Amino acid sequence: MLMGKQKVLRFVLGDQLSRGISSLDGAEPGRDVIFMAEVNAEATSVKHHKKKIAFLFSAMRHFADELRGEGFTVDYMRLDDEDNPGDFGGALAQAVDRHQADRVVMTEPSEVRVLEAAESWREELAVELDILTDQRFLASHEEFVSWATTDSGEQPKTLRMEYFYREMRRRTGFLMSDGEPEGGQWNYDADNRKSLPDSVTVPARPVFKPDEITREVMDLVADRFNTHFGDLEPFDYPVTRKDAKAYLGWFVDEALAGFGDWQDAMKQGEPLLFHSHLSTLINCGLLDPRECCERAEKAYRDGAAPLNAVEGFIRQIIGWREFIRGVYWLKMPDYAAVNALDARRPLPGFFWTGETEMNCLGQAISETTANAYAHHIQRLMVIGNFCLLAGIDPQQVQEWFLIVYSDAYEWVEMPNVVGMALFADGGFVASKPYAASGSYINKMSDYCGSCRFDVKQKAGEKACPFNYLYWNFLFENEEILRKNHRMGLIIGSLGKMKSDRLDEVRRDSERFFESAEMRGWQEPAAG
Ligand code: FAD
Ligand code: DLZ
Ligand code: SF4
Repeated sequence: MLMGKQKVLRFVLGDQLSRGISSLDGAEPGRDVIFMAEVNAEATSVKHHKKKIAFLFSAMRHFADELRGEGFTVDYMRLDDEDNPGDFGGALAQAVDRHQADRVVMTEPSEVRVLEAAESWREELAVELDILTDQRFLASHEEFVSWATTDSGEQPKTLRMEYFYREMRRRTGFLMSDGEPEGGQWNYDADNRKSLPDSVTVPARPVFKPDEITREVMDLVADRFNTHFGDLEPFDYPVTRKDAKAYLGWFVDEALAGFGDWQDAMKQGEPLLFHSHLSTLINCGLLDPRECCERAEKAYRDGAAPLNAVEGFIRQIIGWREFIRGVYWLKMPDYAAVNALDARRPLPGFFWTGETEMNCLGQAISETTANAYAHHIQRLMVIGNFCLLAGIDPQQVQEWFLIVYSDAYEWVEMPNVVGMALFADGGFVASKPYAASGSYINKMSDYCGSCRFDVKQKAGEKACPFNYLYWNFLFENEEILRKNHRMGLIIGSLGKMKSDRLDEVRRDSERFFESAEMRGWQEPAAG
C-alpha cells in the first residue's frame, strides 16, 4: 500500500469508533482526511430502535471531535446536511471529489451487506480503495476457518464453541497458568446457574446524562425516526471513550463479582442484574474486547472477583463473541435463509407492543422497548425459547432482534438468533435446541408469580403456554429431533406419552395459535 505524499481519505464506519482501528493506522494529521457519515440507508436498513440510532450518532460525533482534538481534519456528514445523498456509496464519492483524495482506506465492514457494497465502490470510485483487516477481533477470518475445517478440508456438520474457546485461552493466555487453565478447569458454567435470592442487592448503575451533542442527536432522531420502535428517553448510555472506560471500571469494581453466580437469573424490574451492558460499547468500538478481559482478569488476580465470574465473563468475550463472528463469515450468505425446522408462523404483534398476558415475555419485551437491552437469558430462554416453541419464522425473528437491541449488528445477532436460539441451522451452533417449559423460567425468575397463567398447570386455559408448546414443539419436530442424540431421552418420553395427553397438548396449542396472543401486528386505527 503506497501512501507517501498521497492524500488519503480514511473512511470510518459507525461501528469502527476505535482509535486503534486499522483504517487510522499511519494517519497523518496534515495530509489525510478522516471521513464519517450519518446516512439514512443505515438508519433504515431495518427500522432500528430510536435509542440505538441516538447512541450511535452521538458516539460518532464525539469520536469525530476527539480526532479533531488530535489535530486531524474530519469531514463529518450529518444526517440533516443538505447535500447528504443518503447512503455510504454516494457520500463517499462526494467526499473523494470534495477533497481530491488520491486513495481511500477503510477497515472491512462487519456485515456482508456493507462489505459487498464496499466492493462495488471499488468499481465506481475514480481512486483506489483499500479494505483492511479488522484487527479488533482476536481471531482472524483465516484462523477461524482453519480451526473450523477438518484435516481433510471439509466443514464439519457442527461446531462446538467450547473447543474453540480453549484454543482462544491458550492463544491469548487469559486465565492460564503454566499452560494450564486457571483453577484446573476450563469452564465454571455449572456454578453460574443460581436463582437470585431476595437478600441479594443489585448494584445501582452509573447514569451518563445526555450532553449537548446527545441532545441534538436525540432531537434529530425524534424528528426523523419517530415511527421506529422503542423509547428514546431516558437516555443514559456512555457515548465517549472516556465514559465507556469509566463504565467498564464501574462494572469490574461493582458488578463483576456477582456476574457468575447470577448470570442466568431474571428478576422483575431489574433488567441488568449483574450483567455488564458492555456489548453496545464493544460492538461499536468504544471499548476493546481485550481491555475488557484484561480488566476482568486483573480483578481476579487482585482477589476482587471470583474465578467462576471472571472465567464466565472472559468466555463470553473470547469464546462466544469470537465464535459467533466466525460462524457468521463462514456461513454467509446462505445462513440468512436457513430454516431447518421449517418454522412458518408469523411474529405475533405483541413483540412490538409488549402487550401479552405472558408476564415473562411482557417483562422482557417492555424492558427491550425502554432500554434497547435485554440480558442473555431473557433473549435466549424467554423470547428466543418462545419463538422456537411457537415455530415463528426465523427471518422475522431475526429482523426483530436486529431492530430492537442497541448492540445488534447482523454479524453477531444472526448466528445467535438462527443458530443458538432457533436451531434453524439444524444444530451447527447449538448441540441441541434451547427448548424449555415454564418450569425453567419459574426456577430462574420471579415472573410467574405475577402471571395470569399458572406455571404448574400443564393443560387448559390457565396453563402456562410454555408447558404445552414445549411438547407440541417436540411433536411437530420429532422426525428431525430424534436424529439428535442429546434429545434421545426427551423424544423417548414423547413416544411414551398417552395419546389422550398428546391430544390435549395439540388442542391447547391449536387454541393458543388461534388466540389473540398470536395475532400479527396491526397499525393502530387512525384517529
Ligand atoms: P454480558 O452478559 O455482560 O456478557 C459480557 C459480554 O460477552 C457481552 O457484552 C458480549 O460482548 C459478550 N457476549 C456474551 N454472550 C455472547 C454471545 N452469545 N454472542 C456474542 N457475544 C456475547 N449480542 C450482541 O452483541 N448483539 C446482538 O445482536 C445479540 N443478539 C442476540 C440474540 C439472541 C437470540 C441471543 C440469545 C443472544 C444475543 N446476543 C447478542 C448475545 C448476548 O445476549 C449479548 O451479547 C448480551 O446479552 C449483551 O449484554 P451484556 O453486555 O450485559 O452481556
Ligand atoms: C447501525 C448504524 C446506523 C443506524 N447508522 C449508521 C450511519 O449513519 N453511519 C455509519 O457509518 N454507520 C451506521 N451504523 C452502523 C453501520 O450499519 C455498520 O457500520 C455497518 O453495518 C457495518 O457493516
Ligand atoms: Fe411465563 Fe408461563 Fe411463567 Fe407466565 S407462567 S411468566 S407465561 S413461564
